[in-house]
Amino acid sequence: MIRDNHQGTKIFASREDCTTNATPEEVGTTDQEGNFDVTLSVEYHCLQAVHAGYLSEKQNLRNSDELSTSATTNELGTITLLSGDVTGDGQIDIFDMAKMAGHYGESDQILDLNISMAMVR
Ligand SMILES: [Ca+2]
Repeated sequence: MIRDNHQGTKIFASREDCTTNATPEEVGTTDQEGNFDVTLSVEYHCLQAVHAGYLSEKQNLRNSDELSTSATTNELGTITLLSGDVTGDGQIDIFDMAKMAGHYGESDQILDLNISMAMVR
């Protein structure tokens, strides 16, 4: 089953390039289709998408010269978050599998990666 509700992914922005460990500011949340709108000044250089149970992703904003300064909207493209990081340590490994196996048959929202809320028995 493929996840079809993309609501609730938090969007963070930082003034530093994505290669740095700058502390980002939360600037928005995705809607059911995964879309979001934020208003940022040209000082911001990096967007990060974060959702519990998924690997977060960062995307550098294009050079401000490439973004339209006259338009009110700029399309940033699509970011796909990989599911499976249920421990929240930034990687998917045996520890995530062990945690999911330990909760097999339960209805934990973070461990139910496809949001089916189906009870597996
Ligand atoms: Ca993990």
